[in-house]
Formats: sequence, structure tokens, C-alpha cells
Amino acid sequence: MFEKNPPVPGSPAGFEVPVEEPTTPTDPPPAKPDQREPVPVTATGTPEDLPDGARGPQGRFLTTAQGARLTDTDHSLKAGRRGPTLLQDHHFREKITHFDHERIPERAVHARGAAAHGVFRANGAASKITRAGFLQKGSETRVFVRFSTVLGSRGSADTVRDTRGFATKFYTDEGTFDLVGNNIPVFFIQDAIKFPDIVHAAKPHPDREIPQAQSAHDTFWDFVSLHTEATAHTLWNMSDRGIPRSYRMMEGFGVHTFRLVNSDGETSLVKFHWKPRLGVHSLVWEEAQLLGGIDPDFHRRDLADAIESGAYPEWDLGVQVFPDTPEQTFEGIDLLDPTKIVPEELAPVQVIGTMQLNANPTNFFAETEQVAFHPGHLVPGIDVTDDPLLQGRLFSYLDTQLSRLGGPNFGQLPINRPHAPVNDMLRDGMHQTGVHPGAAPYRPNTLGAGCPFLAGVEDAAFIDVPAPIAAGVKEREAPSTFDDHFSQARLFYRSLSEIEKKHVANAYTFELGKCFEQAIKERQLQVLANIDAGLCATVAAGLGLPAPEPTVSTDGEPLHSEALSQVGATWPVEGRMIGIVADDSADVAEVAKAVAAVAAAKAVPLVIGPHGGKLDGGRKEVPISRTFDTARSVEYDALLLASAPADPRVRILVDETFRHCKAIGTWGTGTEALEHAAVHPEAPGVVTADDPEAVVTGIIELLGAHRVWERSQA
Ligand code: HDE
Repeated sequence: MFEKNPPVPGSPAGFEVPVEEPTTPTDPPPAKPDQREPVPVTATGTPEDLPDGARGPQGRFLTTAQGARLTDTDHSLKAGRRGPTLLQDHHFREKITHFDHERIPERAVHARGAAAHGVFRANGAASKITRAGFLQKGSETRVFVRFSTVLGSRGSADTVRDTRGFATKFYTDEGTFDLVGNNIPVFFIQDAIKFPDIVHAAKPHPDREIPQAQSAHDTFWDFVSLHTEATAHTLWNMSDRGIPRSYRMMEGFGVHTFRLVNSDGETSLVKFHWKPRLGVHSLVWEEAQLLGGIDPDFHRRDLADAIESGAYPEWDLGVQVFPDTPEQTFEGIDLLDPTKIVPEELAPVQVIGTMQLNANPTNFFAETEQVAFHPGHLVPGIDVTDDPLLQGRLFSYLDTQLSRLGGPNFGQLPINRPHAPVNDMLRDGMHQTGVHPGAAPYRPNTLGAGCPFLAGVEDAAFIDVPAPIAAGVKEREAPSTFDDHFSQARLFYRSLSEIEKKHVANAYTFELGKCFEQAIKERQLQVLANIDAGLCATVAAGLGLPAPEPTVSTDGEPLHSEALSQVGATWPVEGRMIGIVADDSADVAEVAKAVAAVAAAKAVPLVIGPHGGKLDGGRKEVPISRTFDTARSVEYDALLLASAPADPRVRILVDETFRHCKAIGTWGTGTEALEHAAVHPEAPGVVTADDPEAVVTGIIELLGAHRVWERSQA
């Protein structure tokens, strides 16, 4: 028999009269156990007495998933040594069943990625425009960043031509904020409803499922040549931005315009930018292609190695700030159109903090694979705008996790747990790991003393900005300001240096050359004619087709934004890879000097020798990191030659390094290796001297500018 609840104090006996909700909150319940610790403690044994060099904190004894210790995991339980396996083998069944279900669906886009943990430190410059706590002066916030390619499957190569994702999870005290951006500031489409179209066109053909992780095929160019709002993004992809040297050397962009709110409730519109401290650098196309075979994990490895060696990559976070006017335009640029940038010369990027990535994930699956980003993960002080692309993303990211991570409780996975106390009323569902106390996960209630209560601005609540919406009728239309598809492509192209323009022309010629349909090539040439007649003519010549005339006018547009070019400045060389070729005839003491000088410049020296082990010379020894068998030029940013092995593989190393416009340094007999590869010792970017330290100084200086472009043939 159930008793009636005792009367609420102050009310007549029983429940004859309606009960008022309590109006003063009691202390909120503590955070759910699984949300107290950012990193969960999983104990599957005692990590004592581990052998030296053990790489994982696995416990001492192997157990079943239920904790029973096991004597054997190598043989199934059989009816006799040569007999059939018994159904009763619970360990076999548990092991195989778990294995059978190890994979989860890969992301529909951005499946291939790599990630790292770090910290974001705010400098306080944003405090006037936002009340977000993590952007106030001195605030430090843990972050997790996942970089990715867009098109390829999980196992595809890192260095393909593609946009790169740059998604950051800020675990702030006021809730998690996700800045889910790209390394390219514009997007292919203006309205989220077109996303399946662009992705279906860019992904491998549905009949043969080829090509993998490529835009160089008919369906992609078929779509973008018809859908001209993709012109600017496609052009950025064809530029050097499509083949970054490293995740550490990419800019990041929030792409959309966001709305910030300060503590007085005043709003402004902003665009977010990540600026890498190491500068923005790219591969050359041939390197990118070779790396696809030689080291498909090049970017993943580069990020992890740099962090492991202490060369922590850093980015400044900046904002371009615009007044929040009813028109939501700036200097005639529609801020709700995600195919447009605002040139930095018109609205400077103001730095509001710095991020450092300083720890690799412990477990790829648990962290990099299971992390779930969502542009709707917002914190007080940051709100969205009506950009129709962003509006659609606010639906998609939550939705996609349901099938990818198997239900609505993905937020409880360790990597996704907020570091702010969570006190929601969401209950049950697949993979629920919380053990929620209490009987009243609903509002209003009396049984939970009215908890949870609702917060106001003074309690640091998230407030949806009551932004006015433009009047109109319900319709499937875009504003007329979205009609201009070419001026920003022209702005980007004309802002590039000559060498960057050449790369763009080469990329279009390659990609369209891989298409089979003549009509698609011709249509894309028409698009190029509307960007730049010279670009169009070069690509047309490469394809052996006539160059069409432009169909739009180019009058009165801004022609140049210096910030869009990657060439012309110098940057730190931290973590850059320098190969040092030496065989057993080399002066080992000199090689050791070069190794030390490279390391002192915070670059990574990798000695390339004819065999594994060490270079042995007199009293000096130098470990060999790579051999002529395993080394290929594309792994290095510069090459030093300490001797001249008569080996064709060394000739290829030198030849490729030269062709890819990378610095080459030699001393002693190393200079002869130039001759073997027909490289002139006085060619630009070749440093020869007697002293290896002087050579390294010259090489580091050249590396600061990334490449020796004077040497470029194309
Ligand atoms: Fe995404 N996008 N996207 N996207 N996106 C996903 O979410 C989507 C867009 C971006 O490392 C998916 O969890 C739609 C713009 C990144 O986990 C999915 C639209 C920008 C990542 C999705 C866009 C991005 C994603 C796939 C058009 C740059 C990887 C798996 C409205 C500002 C995040 C997932 C990570 C991932 C949908 C457009 C960046 C399917 C519908 C614009 C960096 O939800």
C-alpha cells in the first residue's frame, strides 16, 4: 500500500488544494559521477609491477569484461585437442562478439582526422564584446581539437587536395563551446539544404566507388560548374590551401558570422579566425601525391610527433568585429552569406587569445573518433546568426551523432563530457551511463523541491539574443545579395602571388584533365573566364580547349587583399624536418655538429644513411634515423649533404628536393652529390660552406620563408 505524500508545509492537510511550486532553490544535486572527472578512471586491474617500457597502464592480470581472471586467451575451449569448439566457451564468445562490433559508422564527411588536447588562454581583448567567461582576461580553458579532410574515408591519405576541418571543443566553466570550422573561410553552398548535393557530387561515384578522397572527377566538376556559388570555395581548394604542409600550419575559420553579447546585453557580429604561429604553408602538388603513397599518415604523424617532441603548435584566436545592424552587411558584403569573406584590410583580425596543443590523445577511438562537435554547443555570450548554412548545421550535427555514436547519450562519453556541472533532465536511452538519483526529472515539481530551477542572466545563463527578424513571407528563396558568385573568387585570385597563381592554374588543369565529359570541362572554363581571363586561358590551353569570354562584368571591385597570400613573410621553423645525407665516408664529427645545430634551431634532424644503426667514425657516433631504402624527399623540409654516396636513391632525394624548391645545404664531399643530380651549387636556395654550422644557419634562414620560389618551374 502506498501512503499519500505528507502535506506540504503551510498547506492544509492532504492535497485537496493545488500545491505551489517551491520558489527558493535548494542546493543543486552534485554533478553526475561521470561528469566530475574530465578523464574517467577505468580500472581493469592493478597497474603495479609493470615491466619496464610498458606502453600502457594495463593492469597485471587479464580478466574477462566482468573481471574474472583468465588463464588462457590463445586457445578456444574444445572437445578434445582436435575437436570442435564448445558453445559454452564464454571467453571466446565475449572476445569475438566484442571484436565483431568494434567499428562504428564513420563520419559522413570529415571521416579522416587527427586530434590533440590543449589549452586556450584568453587575453581579455574580447571582454568588451562578449560576456563569455572563457574569453575574459587570464581565463584558461582546456580544449580538444580535431583536424580532418572532408571527402575521404577513415583510411584515406592525409595529403589529398581537399578542405581541412578545424574543430575546437572548449571545455569552459559555463558549458562546452564548439567552434566547428575549416581551413578555408568560405563554403561551397549558401543554404544547408544543398549539403547532400555537394557531398554526393564530391564523394566517390556511387557505381564503382572511385575515386577515393578526390575532387578530380566528373561528378564534382559537374556540380560546381553548374552551381556557381561554389566558385570561391573551389578556387581556394585549387590553391595551395587545398594541400597544407601540416595541420600546424593552417589557418582556421568559423566561416559563418556569429553574434556576441556583452554583459550589458549589447551585441556585435563577428567572424572567428585561427592564425597559426608557424605561418600558413603548403605542400607542392607532386609532394602531396607522392606522400599519398609513401606516408598516407603524413599529417597525423606530423601533429603527433611535434607534440610528443615538445614543439607544441600554437594559434592565436582572432575576431573581425562588425556592428550588429539590421542589414547585417559590412562594406556591402552580406555577413549572412557563407561564400563571402570580409578582407582583413577592411576589418582587422583582433587577437583575443592563444591556443596551444600540448598532449596527444591516449586512445584514438575513445577520443578522436568519438568526439562529437556541434555548432549548437554555445555558451553565454556567443550566439548564432540567421546564416542559412549555419541554421541547417544546428540541426545536422546533433542528428548525425545518433547513428554515429548509437543514441542520444553521446554527451556522456569521456571526450564529450562538459567540464561544467551538468544538471539536465534528460534520462535513459541507449548507452546511459549516468545513475541519476531523484524521482522528479521534470518541471514544475514539488517532489524535487522544485529543482532544477531556471537561471537568469545574473546566474550566467545562456540567453537567446532577441534579435529582430526581417519581415517577409514564408518562401524558398535567397536574398538578392547572395547572387554574386564571382567577385570574391576574383578577389582571392588577384591577391595571390605569381607562383600561387601558377599553382591554381596547374590544379584546375589537373582536375579537369581527370574529367571525361567534355561539356563539364567547357562549362568550368566558362566559370574560370568569369574569375580571370589569364587563368582561363592557361587552363584552356592545358586542356586543349578554346578559352571562352566572361559573361559577367568585373567593374568596380576590390582587387587585392594581401592577407590572402601565403608567400612573402618569414616564420619560425619549429618542428621542421631536416634530412642529413651521410654514408660511412662522411666526417662523423661534422655530421654531429650539423645535427646539434639543427636541433638548436628547434628543427628535427634526421640522418639518412646507407644502413640502419649508427654512423661510426673515430670517437664519434651518430644514430641513423632513415636509410636510403626508407627515405624519400617528401618527408623533409630541407636537405643537408654531408657526403656524396653514389646511390641512385640519393640522386632522387636531391633532385626532388631541388624541384620542390626546398633548401639544400652541403659541406665537404657533400657538394659532389649536387653534381650527381645536376644541381648547380650556386642555384638559389643552395648553401655550400666549409663549416656545417654555417650551412645550417643558412638553411634555417631559407626555411623561414618556407621555400625557394625563385627556383620554381611551375
Ligand atoms: Fe560540417 N558536418 N556540415 N561543416 N563539419 C560534419 O558532423 C554539415 C560545414 C565541419 O572533427 C558532420 O559529427 C552540414 C561548414 C567539420 O568531428 C555532419 C553542413 C563547416 C566537421 C556535418 C555542413 C563544416 C564537420 C559529420 C551544411 C565549416 C568535422 C560528422 C549546412 C564552418 C568535425 C559530424 C569533427 C562534420 C554536417 C557544413 C565543418 C554530417 C549539414 C560550413 C570541421 O553533421
